Amino acid sequence: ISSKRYQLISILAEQGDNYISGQMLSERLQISRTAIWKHMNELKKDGYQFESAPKKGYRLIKKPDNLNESTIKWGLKTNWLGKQIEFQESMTSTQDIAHDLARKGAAHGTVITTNNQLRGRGRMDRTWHSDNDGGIWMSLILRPDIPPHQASQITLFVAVTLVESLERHTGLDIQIKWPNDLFINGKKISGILTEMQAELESIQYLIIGFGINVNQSMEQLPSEINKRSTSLRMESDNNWDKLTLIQQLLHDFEKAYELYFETGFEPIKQKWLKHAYKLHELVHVKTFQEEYDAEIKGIYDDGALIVTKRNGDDERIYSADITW
Ligand code: BT5
Repeated sequence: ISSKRYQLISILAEQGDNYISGQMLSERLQISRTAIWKHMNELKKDGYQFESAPKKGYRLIKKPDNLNESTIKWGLKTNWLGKQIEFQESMTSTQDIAHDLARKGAAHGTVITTNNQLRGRGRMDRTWHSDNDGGIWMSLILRPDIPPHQASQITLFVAVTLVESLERHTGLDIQIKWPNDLFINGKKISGILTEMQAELESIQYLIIGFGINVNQSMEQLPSEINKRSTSLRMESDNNWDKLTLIQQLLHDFEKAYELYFETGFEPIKQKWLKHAYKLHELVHVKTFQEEYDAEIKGIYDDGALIVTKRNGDDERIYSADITW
């Protein structure tokens, strides 16, 4: 979408119910009135509706509620996150597209999203079921100036940020299961996948992927997972507007990201512990090397999970599956 078309939507949006004249639009956008009229026709195809009145000009009376680049940008209150948006109705995996764009130099804050993924993936090449438009499937390209070992803090940061944003806007109670799952009432609602391209000392880019089940019914989740997973709709009996949720998430994410770089990890850690699922409870830990039962004690500054084993020893875990 051309930046003029995006500016046109923003200007009309700013006016609210007021009309703005074609002359004024043409001055502000530095394009002819014919060009404006052409942009409006294109926008109508996207579902925008305009009203025009003689001598008064134009006003916007309806924005589409379907997802696409312009509907996400319209009304998005961020400074850098989502200035570039890659949207397609369907993608293999937003992670793959994000890696591709990042390699080609895509800016910090680029957002990749789709209505359904054909090959959505979790950690270690596990399948992430997302071949339906009931969820939010999104990847963010970030270029933080941090050493690679700090990246695991970012996964925890993302979990905390998603929880707080979703709780604020849906009123639901959400827990975090280390390292990257969000749970409601004991069922998985969201998963986060952090991938990075790094040298020894510095990160070239991070790709933060997350999937959130939003409007799926129980039947729309595959039978292998539907006893262990849920959606915002199933937990709230409400059909959620994905577009609004995405805009709120991006806004909250940008704010939280800036705060993290100002205040460091400690506040994130406290918030993480507040939402930690099964904190101080006995769980089963399965790492590459071994399996044992242990109690969840907390997290360490480098993102590790701290558990207390039966013999009283504390262990730091960097990669494992936790079950119970
Ligand atoms: C995750 O992996 O939970 C990270 C998922 C990240 C998905 C996003 S969507 C946008 C971006 N593009 C991608 O291709 N991926 C990211 P993990 O912890 O490995 O959990 C995977 C497991 O979660 C699977 O083995 C299933 O048991 C379960 N699962 C799969 N799909 C699910 C769904 N829609 N809802 C709940 N659980 C699901």
